[in-house]
Amino acid sequence: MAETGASKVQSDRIWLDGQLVAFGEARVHVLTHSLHYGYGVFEGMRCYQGDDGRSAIFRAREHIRRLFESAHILEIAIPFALEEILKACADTVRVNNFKECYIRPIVFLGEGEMGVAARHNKVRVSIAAWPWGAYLGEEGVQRGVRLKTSSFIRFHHNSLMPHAKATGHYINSVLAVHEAQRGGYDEAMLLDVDGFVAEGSGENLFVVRDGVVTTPPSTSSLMGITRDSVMAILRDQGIAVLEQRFPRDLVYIADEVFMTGTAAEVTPVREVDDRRVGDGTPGPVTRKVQEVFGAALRGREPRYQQWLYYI
Ligand code: PPE
Repeated sequence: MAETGASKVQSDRIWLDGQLVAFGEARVHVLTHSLHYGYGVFEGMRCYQGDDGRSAIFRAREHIRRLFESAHILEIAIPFALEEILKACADTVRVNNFKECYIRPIVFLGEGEMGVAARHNKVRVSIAAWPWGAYLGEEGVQRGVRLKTSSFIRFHHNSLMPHAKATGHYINSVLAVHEAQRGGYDEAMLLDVDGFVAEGSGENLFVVRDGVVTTPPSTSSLMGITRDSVMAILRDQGIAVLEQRFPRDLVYIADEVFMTGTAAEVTPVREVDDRRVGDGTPGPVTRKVQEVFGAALRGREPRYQQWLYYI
């Protein structure tokens, strides 16, 4: 049984450098440059089956656009066009016969030269897909999770770059989530270098107070695509959303707190640093967002139909 936030991975085939290969054949050399230096970029998407039986990748185009932007930030040239990668994601889902799954494209430098400065290694691309259930547990989605402020600070935007979803960035997340889970919590809440709330190890964070929703700006957190979807849903519901910095104690006195991410979807938070949030159960705004988001990704909301990339 995998830990909360982890998933056992199995599928039939994986897309690697332009071809669909058998799961066991999707191997890399131990001298893969990115394995040593964490220099790669990746994405995480989910594919859902709608009520009409058709499967669609949620906001695939935005995710693949971010993959190319992440690569641009790191100066990695992806040897495929955006449309080719999009199609490859759909092919990977289809060939594995998944109706619903998580999809993980990754771009990395292969073997050849070693050393931090190496830059002539082949740029490789892989796309894998596998079924992934509730990221922070089914109970977490229903009842809410427990967060702990991390002793690890979210990296400064001039050390690493938060708008890039880069593999090496995740050492920061791994350290934080391990610490939180070892302490008996579900997830970490990381603060930025100035001590303001940034995000979770793999999720953006929202607080609701007196009917206004606030989320940290994307200066020290990933510009989440679920975050963007949720902000659109809230505004369409007539609920004000602010992108503004706030300290940890605002989270303590919030009426509601929730986290968003592709893997985590919309997960309520019921406790932060051992303090109960609101009455300790998911509040009305969180419930509403979960409901509309859930309907949108299954094609039940005509106004969000453009978010679906049918495979
Ligand atoms: N912040 C971080 C640090 C992050 O990793 C994610 C996604 C988000 C925010 C939300 O972004 P978005 O998915 O675009 O809404 N985390 C991915 C990886 C999780 C993992 O454990 O692997 C994800 O949810 O796919």
